[in-house]
Amino acid sequence: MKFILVASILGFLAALVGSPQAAISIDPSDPNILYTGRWDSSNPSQPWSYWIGSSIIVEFEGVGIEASMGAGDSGRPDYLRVIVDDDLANSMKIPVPLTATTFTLASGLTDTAHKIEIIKETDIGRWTLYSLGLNDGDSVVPPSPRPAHKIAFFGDSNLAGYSLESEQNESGDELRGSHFGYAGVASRILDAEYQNISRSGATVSSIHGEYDLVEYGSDTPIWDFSQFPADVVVVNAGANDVGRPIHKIKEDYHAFLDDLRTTHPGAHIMLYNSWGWSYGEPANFIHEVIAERNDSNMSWAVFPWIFEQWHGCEYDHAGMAGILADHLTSTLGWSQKPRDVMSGFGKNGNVANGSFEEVAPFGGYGWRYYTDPGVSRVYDPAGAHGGDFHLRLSSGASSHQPNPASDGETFTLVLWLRGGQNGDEVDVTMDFRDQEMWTTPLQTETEAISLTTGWEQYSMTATAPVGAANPVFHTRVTFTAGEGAIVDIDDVGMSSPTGIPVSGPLPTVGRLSASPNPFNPSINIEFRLPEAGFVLLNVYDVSGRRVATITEGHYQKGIFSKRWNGRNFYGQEVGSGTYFARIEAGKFSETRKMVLIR
Ligand SMILES: [Ca+2]
Repeated sequence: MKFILVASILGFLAALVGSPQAAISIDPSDPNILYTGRWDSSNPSQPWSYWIGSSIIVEFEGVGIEASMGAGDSGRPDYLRVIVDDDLANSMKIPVPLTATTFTLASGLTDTAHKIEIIKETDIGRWTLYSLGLNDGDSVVPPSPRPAHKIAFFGDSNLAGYSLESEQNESGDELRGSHFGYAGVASRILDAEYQNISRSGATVSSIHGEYDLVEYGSDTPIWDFSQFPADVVVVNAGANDVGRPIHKIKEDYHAFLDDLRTTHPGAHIMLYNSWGWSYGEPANFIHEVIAERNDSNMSWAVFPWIFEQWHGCEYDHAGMAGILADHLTSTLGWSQKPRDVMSGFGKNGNVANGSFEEVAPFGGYGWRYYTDPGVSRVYDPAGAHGGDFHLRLSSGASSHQPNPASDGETFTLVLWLRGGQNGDEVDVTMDFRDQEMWTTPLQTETEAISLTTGWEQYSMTATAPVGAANPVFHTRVTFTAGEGAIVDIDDVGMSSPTGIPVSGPLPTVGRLSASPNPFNPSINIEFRLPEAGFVLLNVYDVSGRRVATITEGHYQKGIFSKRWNGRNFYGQEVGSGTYFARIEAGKFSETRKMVLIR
């Protein structure tokens, strides 16, 4: 996979550079070019941008388009992403050399209306646009309306998308990105344009010192906030402050929030931090900072940090984007566009990408580590247990996947396994860990399984400990191939705490029920599945807003029971009133009214 990817990028680049000059040159000041993010246009014919997430969008009638661009004097090439006609999955990331160079961004298109979008992926130097070029007879046309919302992000290396495209925390320039980081993903879900003022190593204080700069390291020019009147401001900084006294970190948050309120008087401002790594994480007390503001247009949210690395890969970012989007939908009523393949890290007890089919467009797979020797995702439509792909581990190699967990919860892992030879062995481990990263698991259970050469289903159940010194924060599933073994793995699912099938005859028709009803404080939701498949069970309020996700994942045929504790996505108790449980499971869907009386 790696070799094919590299070869295709090189082929693309060869086609990009050195193409003939187009006949029509479009000046960057053309009013039909739409600029988003943070730009310096003091010379409108040579606008430049430093911060990531800045982009241009051009719509044109014609068969192709080229651009003259350069990375300026940083000494290293910047990386840009090029998207033609909104085709995200086939977009290309290109390095931009220091001097002005002409790139063919699209060619050989049908002679109709097209759209090109170029996004700055790295914060290495300036991206300067010198000109656009079209073929004779082609023309740029007025742009479509801008997205409905604007979001300004301020953060550190994780938000800057460091090692986004690696599962092993490699932060090479070519592995960074913004558009498939959570700033980009959440903005697309919410129909927003964004700017991403984020930098590696930033603390709350240092990003405060840089938040109004057009270019990192230079006080001139200063950004004019009226050029991007953000509806929402997201601050994701503080991970680099861990270890400092909490009252000092709080002081820094307050100083930053004071200035953000001045520069964004009407915006909803939120702190968004990772809940993990360490007990000194700001996520543990940002709710106190927001409470101290007494500003009804401020909020906070946290996302679980259950991967053991400094930065999230694409799959993790998809999960962070989902939580942020849900928060803004819940807080501001913003609607969401359908989410695509990037559904994020394990949520509600599901094992992200357990069938190994669902691949984020640029290499995030959910399971780590695909790039280790002996670990591969095998494309084999005829041989995979389900779909086109399965995971293969060979002699001693391992892969793992983290998921949220709490004290006393029971998880059942169900998966399909096959050996290269009869008797090949695999160790399947389910462990439970606290919130402190890089520490010994609180509890570890391993089963050694001897395989045959045919696909067979296996299951394993483990219960998280209760009363450990620190509470259980997450669980991790690990597969390790035995010495000399070849192990194929597919269709991995993990039932969340109460998702274990109830005994009894298998149902022949789908059914959803909820009891007791009315309820307080929790309600039992039972669903019967006449066939195996993907299940989505959500709770909505009377205005149709999603309040909580009860479960989301692959289920076998059977009767299942889940409890809703009357809390929303953020663990907050919802008020008395009418709510609806809605299940979608293949052809079966049903809605049940539930009345909460506090
Ligand atoms: Ca599969």
